[in-house]
Amino acid sequence: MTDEEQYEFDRCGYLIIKNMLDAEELQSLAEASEKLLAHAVENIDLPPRKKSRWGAEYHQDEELGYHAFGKNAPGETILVEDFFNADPAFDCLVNHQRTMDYITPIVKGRPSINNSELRIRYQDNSTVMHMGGPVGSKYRYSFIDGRIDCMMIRMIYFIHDVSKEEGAFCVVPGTHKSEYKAPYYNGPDKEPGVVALEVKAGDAILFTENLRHGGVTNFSEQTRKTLHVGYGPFWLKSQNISTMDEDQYILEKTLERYDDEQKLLFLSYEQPHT
Ligand SMILES: O=C(O)CCC(=O)C(=O)O
Repeated sequence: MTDEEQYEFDRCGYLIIKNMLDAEELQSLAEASEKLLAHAVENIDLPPRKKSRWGAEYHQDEELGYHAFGKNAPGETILVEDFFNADPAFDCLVNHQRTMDYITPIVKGRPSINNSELRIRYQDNSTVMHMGGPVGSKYRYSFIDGRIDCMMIRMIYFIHDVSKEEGAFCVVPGTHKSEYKAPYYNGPDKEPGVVALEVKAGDAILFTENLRHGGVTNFSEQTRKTLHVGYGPFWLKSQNISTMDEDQYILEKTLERYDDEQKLLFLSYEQPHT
């Protein structure tokens, strides 16, 4: 992270990072996402079910190790959580060097991955605006001891271009520092101050969960597909909706593919001293 990026992240609460993925990563992540989505659409209403502590009921896929929720229909969304279990093609995002160069300066101490989701947004779908202002300690943005000290942060990877009309991710810049909760309930397309962030395939957006954010309406015929990976201090447990505040749902056979540094990103307790 350059000094300029650090300044902008602190000022605005997000960064657009051009060409985060190389051509090979982009192609294999896009192909794996399509395959995973097709599997999830076939299985999403089937047992076994996992009830989230936030209320939603997810399909827990025993074969591929993901949790999926939602509907394949106009106006709807599908979330496929724990995608790392589903396909080794996603392994390149675990301890991804370019990504970690942005994560380590803004999370104090050892970071871990606390969220992984393939987010699918069909035509006419929008994501409600949330967060911003005083959000409590779990998702807070702080500046302590002369450095940025974030709890939950997310990196969104774009596997195709997304314009405003195609349902761009959107933010209200600076609201991670606001002392007030937003007084607006009129949705991402009408809320004052909302900026839709247009990106190209291979770009990424980094943001603090403290920032007010959402997704403007997808007015196009293109289904929006994005990969989201959350980070925070190692002790912050899963922030996937299906397994909220539980240990990360990472299968033994997935961990077996990883080297030690990658495994550490899924360890939510202090390493035993040897
Ligand atoms: O991409 C979107 O539409 C919203 C994403 C979001 O709310 C999140 O990643 O926390």
